[in-house]
Amino acid sequence: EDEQAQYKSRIKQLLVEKNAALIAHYYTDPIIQALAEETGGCVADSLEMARFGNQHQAQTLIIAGVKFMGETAKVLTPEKTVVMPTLEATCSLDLGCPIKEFNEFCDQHPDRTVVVYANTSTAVKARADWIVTSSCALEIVEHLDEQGEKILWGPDRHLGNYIQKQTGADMIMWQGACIVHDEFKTKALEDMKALHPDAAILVHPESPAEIIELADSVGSTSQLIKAAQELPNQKFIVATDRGIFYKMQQLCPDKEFFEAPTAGEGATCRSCAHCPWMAMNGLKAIEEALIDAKGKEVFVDMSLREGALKSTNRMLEFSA
Ligand code: CIZ
Ligand code: SF4
Repeated sequence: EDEQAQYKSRIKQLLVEKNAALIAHYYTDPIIQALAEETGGCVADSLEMARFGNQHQAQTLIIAGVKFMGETAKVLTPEKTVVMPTLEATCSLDLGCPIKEFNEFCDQHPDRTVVVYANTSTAVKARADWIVTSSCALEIVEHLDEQGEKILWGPDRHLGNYIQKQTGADMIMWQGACIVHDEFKTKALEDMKALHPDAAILVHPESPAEIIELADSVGSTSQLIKAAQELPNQKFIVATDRGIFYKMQQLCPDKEFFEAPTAGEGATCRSCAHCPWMAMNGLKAIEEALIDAKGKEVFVDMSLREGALKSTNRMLEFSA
């Protein structure tokens, strides 16, 4: 407790001294999210994080999240110093979509519009025509489908399948998955729902189709937070990273939130409703990054920046 308070006060001072803003994702530790709010930074999904950093006057952005979020910030504002508590924080979707193989896949389908999820490297973004996040993917694919475009989607297959079903668009998919959402289990979720029949089930569409089918509401992190506020239920079973409970509980202090079950009883899961890379963002790492950014600063290949900026800006302008 005491140690935490000391970290917090030192970080607050450093943020002022360095003219830096702390931008945190909904999946980070609640302590980090609270600190971002208290210091005039932001807590958001990846789309809002990108927009916030782009518009903020701070010279340095501290991105508490995973690597692609830092890269997006650098692509949008190369004149700023973009720092992460650790550059080791990556994402299974990014790791599972190497540029060489993705380029080959795209080359095999030159007639298709390439739409990629934000959880990818700058190189993959540079290859894409459009970037989307889960909060705007449905609308963007709908728009492209109306224009008669055929789509090559990557890298999350669950999100891609969900969007394909919703829009009826002609889509082929890269077969990536998020290790956190991929672990939610249908049978265990049904059992939990039987225990709490009045609970609403909230599901992020990176989850498998059988989990999405059980949902009362499907959406991005910011959409699920909204659903928790707007649905009349008092209880919620939530299938996404448990970091989201910070914001849900803050906005709905009288409601009850339960983690959707991951692996069955006695079994082990790799991630258990919490992203191991998001978890790397701690107070100590943030303080160190503010004192000395060496080895923690994000750089992107400037030859890729232009392409990535174009596809990212399309998303920002579409969803403005
Ligand atoms: O699962 C993720 O990494 C999400 C939800 C990212 C985002 O778009 O905020
Ligand atoms: Fe990637 Fe999944 Fe972690 Fe999000 S929760 S950063 S999609 S591994």
